[in-house]
Amino acid sequence: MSKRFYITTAINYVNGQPHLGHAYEEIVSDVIARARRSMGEDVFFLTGLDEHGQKVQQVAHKEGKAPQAYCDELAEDWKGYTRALQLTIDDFVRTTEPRHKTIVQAILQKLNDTGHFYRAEYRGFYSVREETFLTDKDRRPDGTFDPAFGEVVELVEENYYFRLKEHQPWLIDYIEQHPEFIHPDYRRNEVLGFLRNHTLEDLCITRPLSRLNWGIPLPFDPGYVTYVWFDALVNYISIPAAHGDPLVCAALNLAPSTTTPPLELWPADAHVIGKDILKFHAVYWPIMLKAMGLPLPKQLLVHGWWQKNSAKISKSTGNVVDPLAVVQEWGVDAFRYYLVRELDLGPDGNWTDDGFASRYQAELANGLGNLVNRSLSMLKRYRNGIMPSRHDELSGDALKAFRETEHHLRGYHLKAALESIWGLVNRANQYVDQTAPFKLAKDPAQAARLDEVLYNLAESCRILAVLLWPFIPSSAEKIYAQLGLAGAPLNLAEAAWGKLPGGHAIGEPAPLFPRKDLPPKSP
Ligand code: ME8
Repeated sequence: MSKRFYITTAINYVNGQPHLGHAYEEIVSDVIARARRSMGEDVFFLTGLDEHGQKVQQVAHKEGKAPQAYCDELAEDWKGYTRALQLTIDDFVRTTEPRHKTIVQAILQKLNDTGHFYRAEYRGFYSVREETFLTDKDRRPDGTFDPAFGEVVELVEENYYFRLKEHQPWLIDYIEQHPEFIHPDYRRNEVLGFLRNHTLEDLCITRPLSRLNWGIPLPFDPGYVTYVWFDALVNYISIPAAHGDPLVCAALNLAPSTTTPPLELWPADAHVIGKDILKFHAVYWPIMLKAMGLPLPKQLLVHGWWQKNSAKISKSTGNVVDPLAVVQEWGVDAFRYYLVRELDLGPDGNWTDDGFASRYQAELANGLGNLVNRSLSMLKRYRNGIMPSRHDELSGDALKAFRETEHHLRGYHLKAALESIWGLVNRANQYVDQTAPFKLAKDPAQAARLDEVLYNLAESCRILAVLLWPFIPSSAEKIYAQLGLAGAPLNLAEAAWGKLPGGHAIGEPAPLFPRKDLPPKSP
């Protein structure tokens, strides 16, 4: 048994349908998972749903459904969406599953037994309508609370708290000594700035049943359920526990599974998350793990937020991008390509329909699609689809693209990897224009030169399929099939030059990205 490369996404609140932000995070994670597999690693890719808590309970009630029935219905949609985006997930967690709940309870019990929690009274202002405590930040300049909060009462409530203060010094040291822990750098600096300038408040980890009942009951006090973040973060180890992960099982005194061979997953290699939930992952989660006696995840990959037309994505204003609608209209690969090519892991992004359509047209239809289609069509027309013997004119360009792509994939620079790959797409398209095989074909004296050009083009297409597979798997597989190659381009090492032998018969060329009429430009 050897440790797998273990990658996770945030688990999504099941209070609506998936949106662009969710799709981006899932696709980025899938590209990384596929890339690692193509580099020969065993990978475990986990995503899923965060089903407890007030937000979900409220939406369910609004729809007149019991929370579990509501979650069960939506979970089917979300699973369908992982298939539509062609995510190569290895498991799908739902926090209402018994395999998750028992682990949350085991952790609560362990941390309570070892003195990490205490019970205390909290006195504060409470919005009855919003079902939430208010802080001074919620006050208006004149000191009153916004009428949107409805009736505000002073409430005294007993809860359980997790002692955090004692953890602050080691956490600061850890983040300072492990610069790779939070990527990109500026997100690490944000966390360090926060930790150096604030004293951590102890974390309230319960809600009384009288206020919220849609949660995991506290094993040592039936009057409470767990705070939703304490429940949600645990998914990253409850699923390893369900697969018999030895580190997690030992830390929680769980009997190893006897039914299936255990998987070695923890510590996670990458938690992919959005910038809004960084504090939960960079502060609370490491402290929870330390208290449990488990090592920290190796890296948090923190992405920015998408807007549409420079405004917040919001269902209520109708400013949304429906991932499934885009996939239906343009194909899943066009959607995957655009998101990763447009936005690096870190900064915020802006979706525009025009921007999407013009990348599709320029880079996919006229760039990659045109290259593959004309290269293979000419090979079919001029040489009956039979590869001429090897020639190495573009081998240097291909090797450069291969090396750069591998380097960028290892460093999670996915946008840069696509730029390197397009270096080869553009070079090969330019090569067609410079060598003009359609002219060579008219001159029998140029037959040997035409052979050379056709070999270089077809071999470049093969290498592109290998490099592109993590990003746009269906198209990469189509290129392979059109080249008459069996299977899928799953192995990055296959991007070495010269693997298509002379005499090989290719398949049938067909357009990869049909050209579309561009929508009228927005004013
Ligand atoms: O936060 N652009 O769930 P969630 C980019 N359940 N990313 C976005 C985004 C946008 N406009 N909107 C949301 C939760 N996201 C918790 C997580 S993990 C133990 C619990 C990202 O459904 C967001 O940053 O609100 C987060 O990483 C993910 O989508 C799920 O958000």
